[in-house]
Amino acid sequence: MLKLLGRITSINVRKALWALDELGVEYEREDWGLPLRDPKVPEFLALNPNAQVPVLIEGDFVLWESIAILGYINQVYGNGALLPRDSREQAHAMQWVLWQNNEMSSHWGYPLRAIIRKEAGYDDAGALAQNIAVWTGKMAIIEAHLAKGGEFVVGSDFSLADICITLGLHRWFAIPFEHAPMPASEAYYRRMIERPAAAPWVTPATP
Ligand SMILES: N[C@@H](CCC(=O)N[C@@H](CS)C(=O)NCC(=O)O)C(=O)O
Repeated sequence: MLKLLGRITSINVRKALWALDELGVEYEREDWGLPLRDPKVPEFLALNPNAQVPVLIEGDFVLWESIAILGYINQVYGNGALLPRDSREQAHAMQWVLWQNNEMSSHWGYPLRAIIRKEAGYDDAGALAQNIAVWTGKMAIIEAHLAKGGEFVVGSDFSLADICITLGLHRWFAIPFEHAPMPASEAYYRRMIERPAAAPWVTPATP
């Protein structure tokens, strides 16, 4: 059976889990990643030399990098259903998938560690404010896009872009600090988390 390695507190793991649930795929999940299970051990490094989750295992096939995993799940288990067929729409969906991974996520680490995980070394109020300011700037980009009124991030169907953006928005709304108002993002987020496959992956326990 398909196996996914990774702790559910990881947004990158939850992307894959939501995609699998969206397609009704059966899988097993094994907790890996700190603080639950250290991936810097030979057994895990043999699967992913980056010591990071998620890792997908299908028989003797091993795959890491969450976006590659999403692409594989979509192709093999969804027959492409989680990306638009139209080339330009598909490119736009991938644009937002990559943007979430590379840009939207670039400054939420400090607030997450300071406010939720309360990790040592994350107690600098200035650094916190600075990271929140940059994150808010990224949020303004998706807010402006969603304010145009589309039901989904791209086109007329749910796609991988909705999974990635909704999980990114979940992190924003689930971490308590004084948020700049993002009404279009909030309305979109509320709609998306109504999806049955989303529910387990957007809980307060997994910001
Ligand atoms: N580019 C990678 C990033 C993966 C990543 O940063 N994973 C984090 C969790 S979100 C991780 O494994 N951290 C180490 C740990 O959990 O021990 C991907 O998209 O899969």
